Amino acid sequence: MADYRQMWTDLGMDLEKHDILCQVLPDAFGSVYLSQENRPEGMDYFNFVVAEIHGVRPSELIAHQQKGGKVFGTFCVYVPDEVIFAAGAIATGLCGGSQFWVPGGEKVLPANTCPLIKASVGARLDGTCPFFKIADMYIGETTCDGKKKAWEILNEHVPVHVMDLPQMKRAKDIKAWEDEIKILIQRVEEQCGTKITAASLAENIKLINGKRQALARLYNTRKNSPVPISGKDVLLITQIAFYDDPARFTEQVNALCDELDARIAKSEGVIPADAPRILITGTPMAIPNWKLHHVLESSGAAVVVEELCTGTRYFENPVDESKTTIDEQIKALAERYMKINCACFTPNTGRIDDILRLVKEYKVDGVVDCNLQFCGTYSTESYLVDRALKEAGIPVLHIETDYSDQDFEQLRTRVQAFLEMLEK
Ligand code: BJ8
Repeated sequence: MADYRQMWTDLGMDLEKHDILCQVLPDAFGSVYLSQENRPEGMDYFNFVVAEIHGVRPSELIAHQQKGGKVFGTFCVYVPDEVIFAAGAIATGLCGGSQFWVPGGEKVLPANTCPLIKASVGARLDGTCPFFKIADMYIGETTCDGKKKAWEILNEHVPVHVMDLPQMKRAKDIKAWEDEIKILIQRVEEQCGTKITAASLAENIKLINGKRQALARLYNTRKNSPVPISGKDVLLITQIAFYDDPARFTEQVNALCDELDARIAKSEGVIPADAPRILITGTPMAIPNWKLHHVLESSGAAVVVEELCTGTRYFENPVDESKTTIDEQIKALAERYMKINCACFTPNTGRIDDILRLVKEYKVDGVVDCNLQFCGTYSTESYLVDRALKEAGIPVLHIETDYSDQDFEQLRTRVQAFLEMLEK
């Protein structure tokens, strides 16, 4: 990585602690990613983005702030990025995916809190992530209890605007989300000193839809056998989608897809065509959480699709672009975002329907339902996921894990036994 020490010092980061992270990340990335054979050339861009993760994009965000722009940090796929970009600001995903940040979170949170929340709070309190330091405001949401309480702690360090997400999907709930988007617009406008217009919102609905389309195109390539790209690589790209510049990201994903189309035409793949095809469902995998994909693919499986927030939940369903007034656009945004199926909703049958649909579309042999420890909603929903898959005759493996590597070998043993069963 180039030298960004002055920038990190100016941000008030803990450089000594941060150096430890900078030392371990390249090794982890090298062993999980760079060891793969026959990776598409289009991955070079994404490798670069990860190699410079705490440098290149943070310096772009700072340059934006120096020109008077604002940066908003987000933690959930229900937060409409379109609104933030329409105000001339930048949205960047902040969810922490590394064990490195967990002890920092445990200083203020109960140990039996989900690692995603502990890592996110720890990254801010320890001062070891530039993105957390740069953001002028965080946008939280009321999805789960742990997050709700974490906002109160984080709000002591940086302003947090919390969106009240309804947890049912009746017409009045969709209307309530529309109202929450209106409140977000006001708050973002105040913070930025700009006005969101129908024209700026239309432009940014297109921008984010473009990103969604590119990701949908990428995921579609994985319906082929052999798969032209590994699941690991697609996971990485999806994780990068949360913080990269949207226009540049879209261009890079489309360029990669051109290369993958050429591979498909030649029946060229990265994983043998007879490898078991796996769908992963469950809680999100924030960067740099690559554990499960690594265990699966280094054990001979092909991860072909993720029903995750770092997966199909992030990009399916574009926002209707035909609306011309702000009110109509907000309604279209609310309708699109309320189609996401998070386990914090009751009922959440749409998620089961999605899993069963994706199993067919991607010709899946087995499902791995993987949840982060202490996530009550997803682990409870596992019962319904399991029943639906069994009724459909699809083998399923349930995993509960955290960000540490302690269970790596145990996971490998369970995954290998599952894959052997699929091969029979
Ligand atoms: S839409 S999954 S990104 S809330 S933080 S719920 S893992 S205990 S992240 Fe999420 Fe939005 Fe839903 Fe997706 Fe569980 Fe942890 Fe809570 Fe979590």
